[in-house]
Amino acid sequence: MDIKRNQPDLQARKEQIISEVIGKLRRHFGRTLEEATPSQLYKAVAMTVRDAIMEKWTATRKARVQQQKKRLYYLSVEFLIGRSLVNNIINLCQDEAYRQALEELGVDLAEIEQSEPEPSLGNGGLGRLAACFMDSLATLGLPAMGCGIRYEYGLFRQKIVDGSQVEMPDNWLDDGNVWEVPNLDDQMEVHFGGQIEEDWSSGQLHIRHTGYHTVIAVPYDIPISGYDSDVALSLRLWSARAPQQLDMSLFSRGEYARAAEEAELAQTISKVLYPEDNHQEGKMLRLQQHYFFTSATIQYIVKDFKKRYPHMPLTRLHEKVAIHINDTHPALAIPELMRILLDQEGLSWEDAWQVTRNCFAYTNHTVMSEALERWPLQMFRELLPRIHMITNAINEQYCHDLWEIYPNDFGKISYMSIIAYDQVRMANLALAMSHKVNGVSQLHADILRKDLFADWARTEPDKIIGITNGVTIRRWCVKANPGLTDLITEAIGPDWIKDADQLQKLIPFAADAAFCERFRRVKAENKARLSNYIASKMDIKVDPGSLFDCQAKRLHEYKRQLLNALHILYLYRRLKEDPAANIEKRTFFFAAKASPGYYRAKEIIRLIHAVKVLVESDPVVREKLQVVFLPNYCVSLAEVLIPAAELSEQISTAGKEASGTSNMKFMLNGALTIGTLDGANVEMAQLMGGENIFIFGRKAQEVENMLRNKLYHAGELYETNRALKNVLDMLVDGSLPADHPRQFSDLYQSLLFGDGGNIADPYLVLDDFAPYAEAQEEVQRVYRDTQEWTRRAVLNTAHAGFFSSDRTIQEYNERIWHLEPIQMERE
Ligand code: CRA
Repeated sequence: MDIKRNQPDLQARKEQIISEVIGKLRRHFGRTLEEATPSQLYKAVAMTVRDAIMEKWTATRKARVQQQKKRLYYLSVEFLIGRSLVNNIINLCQDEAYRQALEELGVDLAEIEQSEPEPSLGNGGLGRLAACFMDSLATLGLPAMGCGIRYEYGLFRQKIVDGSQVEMPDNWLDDGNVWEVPNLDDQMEVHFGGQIEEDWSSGQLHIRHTGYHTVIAVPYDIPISGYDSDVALSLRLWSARAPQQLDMSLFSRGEYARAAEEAELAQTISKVLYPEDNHQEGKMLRLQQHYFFTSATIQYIVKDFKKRYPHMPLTRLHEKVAIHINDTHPALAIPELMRILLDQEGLSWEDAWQVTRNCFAYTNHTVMSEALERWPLQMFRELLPRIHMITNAINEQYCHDLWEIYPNDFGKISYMSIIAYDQVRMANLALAMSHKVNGVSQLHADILRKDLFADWARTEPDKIIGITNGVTIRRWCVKANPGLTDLITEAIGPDWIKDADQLQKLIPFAADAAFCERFRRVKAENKARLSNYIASKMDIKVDPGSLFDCQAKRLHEYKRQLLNALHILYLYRRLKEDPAANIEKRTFFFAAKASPGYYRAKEIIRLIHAVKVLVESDPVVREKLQVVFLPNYCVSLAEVLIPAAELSEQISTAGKEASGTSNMKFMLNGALTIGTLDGANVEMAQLMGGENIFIFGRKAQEVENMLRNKLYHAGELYETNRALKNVLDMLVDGSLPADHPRQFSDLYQSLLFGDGGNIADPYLVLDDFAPYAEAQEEVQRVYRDTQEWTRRAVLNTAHAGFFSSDRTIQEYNERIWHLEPIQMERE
């Protein structure tokens, strides 16, 4: 990378870095350069980067306070930020200075980067989106703070043992975290349980909350530097601890274990990230986590507002504060703000209601009913008695308002109400109390408006909007793919990194043979890099000359890794029948974690491994096909995998994937997509024209219609499609290597007969099988024409600008938040 902007004195900065790194090693570790371990070197270098960001951080805070601008609080239970060192160097535009300095010191940046513990504080798309948003907010200089939980254990580490997933704890904080700064001044008390008393003795209502447990929320702030920007924002992650680390009265009585117990209990709140993606766990600890971080955040928001604007009444809070909830997990922030406004600040119910609605906006990320959060009323009431009272009152008023609109329509009002059938429905709470609600792609927003949230859309027609997701160009191209970044910059200049629409300037280069040749070479280098990575980490040899076909995402039935696996079995059979069959050499990469309690997802992992072993063991087939399962998919693995991909598998059942974001990363890195018209794939096809993407399968409307009207009968396809029948039979006829006596009968059963009252094959794997196999034929036909493939690959990159999270954030800002950038004085 060679971006020389903002580097007035490269030489001077280089010298400075060298002396700083040596100084940090001496002062912090008592080591010379020669003696330092890779981990100490990593920390020393990271500290020099941190110093540079700290200056921006301080300057940003000062400017924000002076300029008194409205600030966004982005609340999310996950921020999947990944490693920071290299990304921060890039965003500071000091990559060249660091490259030269470290070269002189004999230090390999890529190597010391491996010592950085990776924060895996998210499950998948939702958490990674929040991280991309922080990068874009900082780059655009918008006043914002990200607020979440500082989990001591992030998402489990995945190991594969004998073809099955095994989960290991992710103790990422064991060796400390260079990037965080605890901010003890902003500690908050959060109260759980207890009783509520209404006290009218003074003539006015006073709410008294007694008998509660206190947990202390300690904020740890991580600076997020914008790219080529003087702004650094804060990501504030709250950590739980007990009010007293040890109960001394118990301790002095010799009850040591009990003395430590309360502290332990409090700390469990921020101990571990729940590993479910697109699925709700109705566990008490999870509800505690949600209230813990939302309460601490709202308390801080009100405290900061009062400090910054001492003469402004809280009825004007929304003029200075926007609060965004990333899915419903932080929706308790709504009654929590009401609580503080009512009980502590003395606002009237009407005022508190108005202010709260004006502050909040909500993003929905899924239409899967099992992911919509609902809490058992009794648990909710016991854990959060005051929040329960307020939620109840919100519900009463809301139902009352609905009655005016839909008189006597009990069915509708009950459907839209916040509390019903002994459950608290968080989506209904968020819908009722937000001024804007958005879906994450245009198709997803349409489904919300026409189906899932149709009643709300009728009541407030402008409320539900679609804002298509995006990914940050900095991490997903500049950091992950330096070769492509250099090539693009040489062709069109460096401005595309901040203004991704400029990638369109690449369109004419798709017809430029010399450019395409270099584009191909970059892809070949990235394929070699991935191959080396796999050789060193897994001791597996892959052929970098084969087509690299990738499906990397959480394991979920609707994402249909199963369709991919069945198709490999189909190719296997074709090669067995005819070793000369016209099949292009391919390596199928899978990377996917399954939620530990999601049995069928784990069975699919087991199947992929069985397919892998089957393919490997056949001397004819293995000349053409290879299956690689990359364990422990995480941000840093994605950074190596995605730039190497040639084909991106985005094959979810249409209507189920709200947006997808890996589809965007693959496209940006010049992979062609094979996909259904689902989520943001629809927009990808529209942007570049259907000829540059391999679209197949049922459309969302058709799927919906077939399922609703029970028109789908998977068994008929089994009877009529010979090739499909043969493949399915392999799941149970002993063809596949499996220790298990029943082999893969669960998968077989669920595809053909359904289970527990579910219809057979609810994700239409069999229905889309033939169109998928056909589309895959087309893939290999085009792949053989190297020039045509490259032309299409270049066009993919050229049209990916729309999927920059900078565009997404600008849209949120124009349509929801209305923030103004912080003005920084540039030295
Ligand atoms: N699992 C959707 O399924 C979407 C991301 C981010 C998801 C993806 O299609 O790209 O959100 N939904 O918007 C989700 O987490 C709770 O719902 C996801 O990551």
